[in-house]
Amino acid sequence: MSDGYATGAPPAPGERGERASLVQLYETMALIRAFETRVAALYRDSEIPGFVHTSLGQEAVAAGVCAALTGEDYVATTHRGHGHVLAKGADVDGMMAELFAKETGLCRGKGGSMHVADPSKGILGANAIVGASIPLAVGAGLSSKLLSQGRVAVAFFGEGAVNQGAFHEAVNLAAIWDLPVLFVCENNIYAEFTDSTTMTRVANVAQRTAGGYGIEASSHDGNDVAAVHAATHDAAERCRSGAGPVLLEFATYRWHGHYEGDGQPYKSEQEASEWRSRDPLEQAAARLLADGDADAPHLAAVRADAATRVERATELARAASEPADEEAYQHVFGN
Ligand SMILES: Cc1ncc(C[n+]2csc(CCOP(=O)(O)OP(=O)(O)O)c2C)c(N)n1
Ligand SMILES: [Mg+2]
Repeated sequence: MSDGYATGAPPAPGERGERASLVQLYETMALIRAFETRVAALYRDSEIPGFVHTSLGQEAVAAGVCAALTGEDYVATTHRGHGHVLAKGADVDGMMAELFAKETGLCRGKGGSMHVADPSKGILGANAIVGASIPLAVGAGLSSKLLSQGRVAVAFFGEGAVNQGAFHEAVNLAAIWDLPVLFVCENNIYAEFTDSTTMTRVANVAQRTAGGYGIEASSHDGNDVAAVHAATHDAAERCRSGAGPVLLEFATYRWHGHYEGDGQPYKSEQEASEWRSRDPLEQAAARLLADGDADAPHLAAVRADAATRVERATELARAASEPADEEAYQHVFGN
């Protein structure tokens, strides 16, 4: 077997040039799957306040992209960002406590699912404003370039965000200034309850961006974690070499509704079941077994370990205190 990490531990963001093994990528996907499956149930049971958007079914993008980044690289994400944040190395206990709005949360309970951040890991934050991750990452990329830091800034966003003005302004600036920014579009076909192909004449995001802004852009299978990782690895190297930004479009599918509780009447059963049969974890497992790089008990242990970690995080979050009232005025407006 070729796994270099302890079972269930998320792969630490790799050193430059180093590729993660498929077992490592599987471990990260298993952690995200376990975390969000638990979160969906906790939200249904009213244990988690606010709104929750899961990325179940899209785990390969988070795992494959973040494993190609260093600990110092930046990521800015969306309302559907749990997977990206976990894959970039956020503490699972702190993440769960944040969703519970407890004082032990990564942002002391002030951020929640849609505003969780951890600057110490390069996680600039989730974001409830569609498209807002994009100029944030471009700003981070500009700082990296001006300070000659060699850090890459990743903007995660959905295909719906490509119709926002912010996308076009930010991509154009990154292009003319050759910024080290990786634009990662998770094309899961839907923006809220609407088929995104009805919102544009050019549904292929890579084609639209390459033609419109003259940057390197390509489309890939977003449910194939090895393909996601390889494409991101090459793109990150290109960014670091000073050749300018790259856009990667990953075709994928969200299994659950836009938010937890959305019954998805706008999707056909056939479409949903076709995509379910392309489960990114099962596909990776099949390849690992076929290549002899892992056996079934090992993969079962990876999934069990992820579930145990998430269960522990849940118990800790339940037991943690609510933030004190005075906390509302701390760590905001510069104080
Ligand atoms: C500026 C802005 N407009 C509208 C919304 C409401 N809204 C939240 S998510 C969403 C759709 C996003 O679709 P996409 O970018 O494809 O991401 P996905 O939910 O598919 O991951 C919309 C319209 C918002 N949060 N912000
Ligand atoms: Mg979408």
